[in-house]
Amino acid sequence: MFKKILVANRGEIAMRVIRTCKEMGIKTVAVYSTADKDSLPVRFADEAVCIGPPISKLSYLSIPNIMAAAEITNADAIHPGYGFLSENEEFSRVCQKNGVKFIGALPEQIAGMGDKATAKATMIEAGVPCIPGSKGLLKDVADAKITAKEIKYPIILKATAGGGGKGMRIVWKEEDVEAAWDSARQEAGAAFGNDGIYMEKYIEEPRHIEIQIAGDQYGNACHMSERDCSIQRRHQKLVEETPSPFMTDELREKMGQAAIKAAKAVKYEGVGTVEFLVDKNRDFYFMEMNTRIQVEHTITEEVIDFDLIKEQILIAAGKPISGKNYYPHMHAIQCRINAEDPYTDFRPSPGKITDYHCPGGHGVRIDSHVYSGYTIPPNYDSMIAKLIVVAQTREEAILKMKRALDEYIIEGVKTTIPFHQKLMANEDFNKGNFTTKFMETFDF
Ligand code: MV4
Repeated sequence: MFKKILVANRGEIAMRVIRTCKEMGIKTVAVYSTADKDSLPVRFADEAVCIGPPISKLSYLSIPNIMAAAEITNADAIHPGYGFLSENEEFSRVCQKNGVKFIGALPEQIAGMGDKATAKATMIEAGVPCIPGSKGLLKDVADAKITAKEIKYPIILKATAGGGGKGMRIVWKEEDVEAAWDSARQEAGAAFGNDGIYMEKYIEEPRHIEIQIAGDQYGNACHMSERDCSIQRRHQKLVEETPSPFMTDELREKMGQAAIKAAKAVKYEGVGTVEFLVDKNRDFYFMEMNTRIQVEHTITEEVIDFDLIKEQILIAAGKPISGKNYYPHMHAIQCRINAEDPYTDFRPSPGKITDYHCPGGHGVRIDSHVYSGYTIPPNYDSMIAKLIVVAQTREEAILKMKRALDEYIIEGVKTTIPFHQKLMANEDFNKGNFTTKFMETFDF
């Protein structure tokens, strides 16, 4: 087992990883930018090393600075959390070359899943259902028009280096292909330095349902059921829950088996997520595979009673998994509490938290790094806490979430709490009647 893990991240996920390491008897190293010198991970880790100024490129994204911190502290593994370097092929390779275990995917897996057209080709080969579309990248606009005629409008152009909606264009008729093609290429080239574009049939009003998977170093893989992440705004998830209110036992079995196929196709080691789009007929299609721990891993932990960070560490240390799948025993919901003003286009609201009281009680969990008097720096993402509830049924979970939101006091900055309160009272949300389009029309 590892003796010392360096946590190459900040905020709530750094706290989350440190907590599990403590429980496992593993020493921890926090790294921090000068903006985070007063943060809780710095206080609670066994050691802390400053790795640079507030700007991420010069601290949390600086591979040389992080490797130097690992060297001087003699860390034998690095946990990258989510975001930052968690899906960086070079970082995974540099760790490997320096004999530090990267608690995440191998460089080849990151590269293979990071290029979306390559990932899709791998999944088609493995027999995982994929959305009809171009065979790999489109050559030119003429190729795009021919392909669109075959698969029929509406179609969607996607950047192969994309994800998160960048370089994505929906096209409803042939006369709009050219402009969409030009702007998608331009946007993708500028954002990723890679302007490769592929095409799919556009699925209208899908649900975003993802399957948690785990694979070990011996080729075993299992699934841990689904999370419904359809409540998103501009590709930022706001609420996640499991089980999905749209799920059936039969669909879970089919999607679970497809996700296991996906994991085995890339000999996946560690915990990961296979994202699917699910249409109104409950047909599902592979969208992307995430080779990191995700923000919403918490709700899966609650319904299968399992520490996924511990599992990541054990798998990285060479422990085999049992191979059995995990099914939800409870219902869990997570609300992302962001320092944003939901009434002003979710504009970030950094600054000092002047008063803080967090909810508690049975079935309530908070993953956070903030405290009364803490100043939220403007340099990083605005999520300041994850409020998670777990109960026997969806109805009880919603009631518990309402109660917990009412107890949550955060003064000094604007937060997404009022948005969540209105969502929990919404009739369609209560009926489980929502798709990825929900936020476009939700008036609160
Ligand atoms: C799609 C789609 C409809 N049809 N692909 C959005 C981000 C990127 N990962 C893929 N995305 C989508 N791909 C086809 N063929 C709709 C979306 C999409 C979406 C997906 C999941 C969650 C929220 C979304 C919001 C808008 C569009």
